[in-house]
Amino acid sequence: MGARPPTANRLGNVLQTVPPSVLPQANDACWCGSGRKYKRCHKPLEGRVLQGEVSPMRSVPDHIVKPPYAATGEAPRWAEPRVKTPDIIERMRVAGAMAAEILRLAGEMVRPGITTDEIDVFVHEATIERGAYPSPLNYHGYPKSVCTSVNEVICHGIPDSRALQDGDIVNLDVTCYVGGVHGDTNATFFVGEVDPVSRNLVKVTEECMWKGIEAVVPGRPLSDIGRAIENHAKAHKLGVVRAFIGHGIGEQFHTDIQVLHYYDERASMIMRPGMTFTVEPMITLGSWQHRMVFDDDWTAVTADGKRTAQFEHTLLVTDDGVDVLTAPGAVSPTAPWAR
Ligand code: EYL
Ligand code: CO
Ligand code: CO
Repeated sequence: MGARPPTANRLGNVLQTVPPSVLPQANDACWCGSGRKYKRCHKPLEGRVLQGEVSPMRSVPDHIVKPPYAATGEAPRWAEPRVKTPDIIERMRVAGAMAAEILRLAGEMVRPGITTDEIDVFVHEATIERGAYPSPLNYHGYPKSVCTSVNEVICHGIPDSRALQDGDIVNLDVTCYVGGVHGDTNATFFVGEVDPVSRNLVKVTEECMWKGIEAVVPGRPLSDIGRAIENHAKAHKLGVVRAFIGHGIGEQFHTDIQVLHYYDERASMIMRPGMTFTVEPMITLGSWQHRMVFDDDWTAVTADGKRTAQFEHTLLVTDDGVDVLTAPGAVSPTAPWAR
């Protein structure tokens, strides 16, 4: 990674993005220009995933139908019916199957030496080839077409020039907008040979997602999902990230339905046939606390630097259970029907 010019963050501070070769003492000002003490700023990141350079935003051809935020970076929110029409559901199946296919193909590219930017180029082109818009692109200003979250990065990692290294774990989060609706799915992949503790983290995280999905039952409260996930994580002495949650999805990337991945009695909304939302637990080897210390204002990392994994599907509540709209071709070795 070469030296880069300083960039401005959302608060307008000028920030240095590359650490100097001689680091400050704990109580000295951080090298990054944030004005904070080093120990309260970048010191906790010593030995962690370093960010590379982010390439310019890619364009999407005129013939692709774009969501409202594509031009502005601002997502207007409107009251979208929670129970979807059969027509919307059919379109969400198409978007979901497409996202699942692209996620599987992107996962097949994961190997030591490939950069997350190369994965982004693939996802961007594959999405457009299929006549869809890559939903993350410019959503609240997000600069890329896929999220690539490595090791202790919880979610929303931005693809950049960093090459994946043997032993890393990487989550790829793919969302397609096509037919006026979104399909959202993610999975965590191994880069080369991964240590047994990380492998177990990834396995249990996928199990947590399926426990959550199996708790999707019409007439039951959404809190059943979080309870199932938290119980399974706790049984394996793993943490559940609280800061990021599953969400309603449809014509908007995010609607008002909130899907907690831990138990909270206030999650009392009753699941009804026709509702669509994601289940996307983030599970950690240590603390569930998160922090946003990278200067990009996007990337969430674990507070203690320990690794974290995630899996996600877009779901439909049916008359007697659940349909996984992102299942066809999905990466799901521990799915109930595959056991
Ligand atoms: C964009 C917006 C902060 C995504 C998801 C991309 C990232 C950080 C603000 C949720 C929320 C993907 O795929 C998602 N959930 O599964 N924001 C998202 N962004 C972004
Ligand atoms: Co996602
Ligand atoms: Co999502």
